Amino acid sequence: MPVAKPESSDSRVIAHVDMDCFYVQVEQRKQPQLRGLPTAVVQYNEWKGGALIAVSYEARKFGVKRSMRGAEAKEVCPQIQLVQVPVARGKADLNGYRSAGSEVVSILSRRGRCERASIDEVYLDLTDAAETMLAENPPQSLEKIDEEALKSHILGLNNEDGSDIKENVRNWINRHSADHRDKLLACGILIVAELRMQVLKETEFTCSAGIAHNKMLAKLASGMNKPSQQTVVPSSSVNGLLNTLPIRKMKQLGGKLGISLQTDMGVNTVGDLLQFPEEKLQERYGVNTGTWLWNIARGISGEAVEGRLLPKSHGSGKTFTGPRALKTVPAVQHWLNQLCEELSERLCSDLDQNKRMAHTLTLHARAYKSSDSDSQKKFPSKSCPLRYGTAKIQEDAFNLFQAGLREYIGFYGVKTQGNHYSGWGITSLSVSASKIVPIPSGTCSIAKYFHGQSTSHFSSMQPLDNVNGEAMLLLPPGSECYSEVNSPKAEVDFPKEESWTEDTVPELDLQEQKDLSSSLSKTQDGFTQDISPSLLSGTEACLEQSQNKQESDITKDEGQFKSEYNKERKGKRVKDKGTPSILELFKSYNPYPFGSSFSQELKKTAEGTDARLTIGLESKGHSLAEQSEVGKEKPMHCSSSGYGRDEGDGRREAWSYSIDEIDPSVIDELPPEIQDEIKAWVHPHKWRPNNTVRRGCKISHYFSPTKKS
Ligand code: DCP
Repeated sequence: MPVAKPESSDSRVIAHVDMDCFYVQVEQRKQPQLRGLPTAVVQYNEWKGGALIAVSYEARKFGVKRSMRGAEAKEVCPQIQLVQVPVARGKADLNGYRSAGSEVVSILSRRGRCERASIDEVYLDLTDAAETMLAENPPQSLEKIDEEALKSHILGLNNEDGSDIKENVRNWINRHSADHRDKLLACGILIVAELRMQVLKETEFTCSAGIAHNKMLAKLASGMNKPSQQTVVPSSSVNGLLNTLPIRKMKQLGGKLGISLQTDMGVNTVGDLLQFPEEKLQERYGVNTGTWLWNIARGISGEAVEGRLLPKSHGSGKTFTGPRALKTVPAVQHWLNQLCEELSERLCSDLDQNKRMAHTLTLHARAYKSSDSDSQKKFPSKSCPLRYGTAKIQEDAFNLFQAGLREYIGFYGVKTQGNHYSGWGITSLSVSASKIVPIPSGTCSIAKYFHGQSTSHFSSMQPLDNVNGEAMLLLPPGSECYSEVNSPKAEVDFPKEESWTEDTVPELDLQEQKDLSSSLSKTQDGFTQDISPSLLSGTEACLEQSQNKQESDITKDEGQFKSEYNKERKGKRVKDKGTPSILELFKSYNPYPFGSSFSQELKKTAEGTDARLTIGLESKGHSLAEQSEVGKEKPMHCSSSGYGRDEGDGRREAWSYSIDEIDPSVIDELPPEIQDEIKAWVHPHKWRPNNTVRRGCKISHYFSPTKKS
């Protein structure tokens, strides 16, 4: 439900910049001979020449529309140039478009706070730049105004027949009598025109823009005059703009709320809303939404431009329409693996280039059941903490899928379908990584520390038991938490796929493309600055991948590694005074009320044996060690008098260490009590754990799976 935010200031200058037929422009830049020709970008498939996803303005003149198939476009415009979207891993490869979008963002962000809203859309807060211009070089004193600015469309400006439109715009910009808000908008016109020209010069792309006092109005305006034009909404024109605007065209009103306004309240245009007092709207839709509706009817919106140049999430998806629907689990797994591989690559480059890590992995699917009265039931989206490394992402995504499928078709359905086609089909699959936060300084060195560990060890670990917390927050009502994924698997014995044809045709719809590529995740505000140890374990693989250092790291003798690491660490201590120690990192970034994968991954090998010491004990019946490949060896459970902790309710949770996989340098940084404990495991004859250890200072408490700090 939309939430009303008070307008911070009604004198802001906000621009919404939207690229023109973006994918076409990207392809035309690659093939300049296509410039000026009717062109469309198509996601090719054998059915009627594939789906059009971007259409040039020249082609639009012939009646070519995005909803058409390639063959239909050829019918209405025989000379149309159809360019296929690049394909990788059997699906659309949008990387080229993404980086083209980034080029634009880097230019637009030069004049003010910039929010990348989708693959080809940006919001800019130009208030400061406009105020500065107004103070230093006010538009009313300008003799020469750039041609591009003069081509602006100013809503409400009276362009009578025969009048010189550019002259009218010049007069509007130069007006001495204008109020402060209009003067600011006049500055906005000049700034945005300049920025757009700069984008054209540096990238060869044209774009259109809306300029207004808030995001909502700027967005509405940017699409009004395309391509390569800009539209301005002075406050005096807001009512005129909104009065006749169909209600469902408004952001957030395209769905159920918009339908309810139409059917229950008889509201067809935004202007129709004006008749309702705020209380009435609140009564019907709740306080927040009611106020939001009352505000938008008046063009009021307090939504701030977030300073965000990088996408809020990463995603990879594919649709499988009609006969291409996936009907077996192996088919789903095959595609999930492709999607996860792409996602993992993007996460690695984000980590590498931007030093950011994602924390939540989500699987979405669309499905149908052919023989069920409940065929409208949605496939539940599932989330879990994200572990870095392609294999881990693939494994987790597949587990999420299976959990979703169990819920979707029901346990009974799963058990009884056996080897037969079970009457379900997946028509779209996507994986996304969200809750992306910058890694605080110093974390890279921690990631480096993990270089000494074998990747396979980590990749074999099962997902965490800590999923209930943050993941649950992301789950839509009715979703289950990931812990269920780790419960005994339902007896799903899916048949090998019979009629599965390799479909290399990516078919993402606009929303998916836009969502997946950049800003789909609207629920992930308010990130916490936590670093998951599980993430750290996978960043090793990621760093190796992105820095191409794998070979040297793996072949490095462990002793050599440790001494090198120690040397480096000592040097670093002197150099980077601000770098937090591992201890601080775990203190600050181990907020797992439900456990720690790091703790799972520390397995004790006491005195050269492979026996595993399992400590801290509570779980829903499944030790993580049992679930993991490395955990096939029988865990050696410690009694509660040693390092274990028995919960009154008898539940156990396994937590294993392998001391020889802990770098000694890290041990030094742990609290003395914990060092004692570790030393006691390593040299049980020489060391006795300090029985007077303060409560809360045992390592089992420190990394306690149930610690609620
Ligand atoms: N896109 C897609 N699938 C869709 C719709 C769009 O992959 N169903 C991609 C191709 C577009 C890009 O997203 O070029 C941006 O979408 P827009 O809606 O902004 O449309 P365009 O930029 O193509 O055209 P316009 O100039 O009308 O904004």
